[in-house]
Amino acid sequence: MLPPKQNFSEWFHEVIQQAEIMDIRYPVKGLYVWRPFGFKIRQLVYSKLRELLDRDHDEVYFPTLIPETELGKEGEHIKGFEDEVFWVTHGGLEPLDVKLALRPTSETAMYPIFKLWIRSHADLPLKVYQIVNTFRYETKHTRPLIRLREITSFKEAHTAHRNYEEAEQQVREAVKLYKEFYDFLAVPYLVFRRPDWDKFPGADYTIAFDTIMPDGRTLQIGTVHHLADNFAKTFDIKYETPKGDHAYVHQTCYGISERCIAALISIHGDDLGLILPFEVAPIQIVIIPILYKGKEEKVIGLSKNLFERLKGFGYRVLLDDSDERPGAKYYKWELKGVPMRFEVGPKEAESGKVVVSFRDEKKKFEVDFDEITKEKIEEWAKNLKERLKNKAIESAKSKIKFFDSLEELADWIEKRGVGLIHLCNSTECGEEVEEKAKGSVLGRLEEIPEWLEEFEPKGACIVCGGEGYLTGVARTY
Ligand code: P5A
Repeated sequence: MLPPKQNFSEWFHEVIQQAEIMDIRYPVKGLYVWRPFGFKIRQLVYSKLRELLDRDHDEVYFPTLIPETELGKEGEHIKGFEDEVFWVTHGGLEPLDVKLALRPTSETAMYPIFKLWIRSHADLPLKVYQIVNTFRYETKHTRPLIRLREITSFKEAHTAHRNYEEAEQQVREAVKLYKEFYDFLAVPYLVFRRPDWDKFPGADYTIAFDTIMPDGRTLQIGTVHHLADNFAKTFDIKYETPKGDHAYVHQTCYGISERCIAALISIHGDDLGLILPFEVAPIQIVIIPILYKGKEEKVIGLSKNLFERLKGFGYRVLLDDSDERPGAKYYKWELKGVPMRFEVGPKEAESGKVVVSFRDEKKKFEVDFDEITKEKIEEWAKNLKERLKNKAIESAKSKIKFFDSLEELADWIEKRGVGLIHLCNSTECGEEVEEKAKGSVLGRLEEIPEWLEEFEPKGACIVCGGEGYLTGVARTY
C-alpha cells in the first residue's frame, strides 16, 4: 500500500520503489539504480526529447573528464561550481599531474573544441546536444530523480551564433522546444527570468521552467541560458565575418534532467500509484480475462484475439493471464500507471464485448470488440491526456495566489504554493522578499500563460513601490 499522496514526500519515496522505477539501495549517497520499468519510461520520455532536438541539432559525445585547467578558466563559472565538483586525482597509485573533474556540466569540455570547429560565419549557427551523466556534489538533501549527485539523464544543448541577437533568438526557440516537450507530458510549467543572483554561473541571463509539486514547492525542470560572448572570450572562440574581420561568437546552452520524470510522476499520480500518459507508458493497455470454471475457453479466446489485434496496431499491450485474482491484477497495473484496461468476462465473451476503463477515471463501460479500432484508441489516448492536462492545470492554479503583503505571502508559500507579487529589479528588494517570505524569488514571469491571465503583469514593487513586474516566490526543491 502507498501512503496517501497528500503526504507527498513519503508518497514519492514509496511510489518510485513500489512501481519499480528506481532501486534506492545503492550504497553511495545521491546515486540510484534505474530498474527496467523505470528505464523504459526514461527511454520513452527521452526519445520524445531527442525527436524534438533532432529537428535542427546534431547529437555529439564529449568525454566525462575535464582537466582542472579548462574547468577553471571562466571565472564566474568555476566560482559557481567549485564546491560541487568531484575530482579524479589518481590513475591507479600515481597522482595525476593535472586533476580531472567529473563533468558537472560540459561547457568547459566542449568550448575548447568549439574553438577548433568554428572558423568562419559559414560554420554558424552550431547546434549540438548530448544526453549523458553529470556529477554534482550536492549538499542539499538528495532525492531520487530530483536532486542527484550523479545526474544520469542530463540532456545538454549548446549553440553558437554570430551575435547577441541571434543567440537571443535561439533562447526563444529553446523555450518553445521545452514548452512542446512539457505539453507532450501534460506537465504545467511557469517560465521565469531568474534574478541576477540566481542565474547560471557564467551566463548573461537564465530562463527557467518551474512546475509546482503537489506539496506546493516548485521544481526547476529545465533552464535556458544566454551566455553572450562570456565563454567565447575565455575560450577564444572567434569566426571570420563576411567582411573578413574576426568576431567572438555568442552562445546559449539549455538543459533538462530526469527531473522531467520526477515531474511526470508527481503531477499525474494518485493514491493508487502512477498515472502515465499513453505515449510514455511502458505498458499502454492491459487485458485482464475474468475466469470462471467451465467458461474459460471463450474468455481466453476473445482476450487473445484482442491482444493480437492491439499488438497489430503497434501498441505496448499485455495480456495478464496469470493465476492472480482480478483484484490483485487491478492493483498491480494501477500502481504502474497503465492508462487503459480492458476486461473480458464470461458474459462479455458470449456477446463479443469488452469492458473498458481508464486509469484516471473510476467508471467502466462496454464496447463491442469490433469497435476497438486504432482510431478509437488514439481518441481515447488523446482524451486521457486532455483530462490529465486540465486536472494538472486546475491543481496548479489552486496553488497560485497574488499578494501585496509579505506576511501573508510567507504564510502561503509555507503551506500552499507559489505566491505572485509585483517586484522591481533591485537586488535589495529581492533579498528583503526572500528573507521575510522565507522562500526563493523565482524571477519575473517571462510570459503569462492563458490560465493565469487574471494577474496584472505590472504594478508597484511590494518593497519600494517602484516599477514592479509579476514575480513568483516559492519554496523550492
Ligand atoms: C544547461 C545545460 C546547466 O547545467 N549547462 C548545460 C547548463 N544548467 S543547470 O540549470 O545547471 O542544469 C540544467 C537542469 O538540470 C537539472 N538539475 C538537476 N537534476 C537532478 N539533480 C541535480 N543535482 C540537478 N542539478 C540540476 C535542473 O532541472 C536544471 O534546470
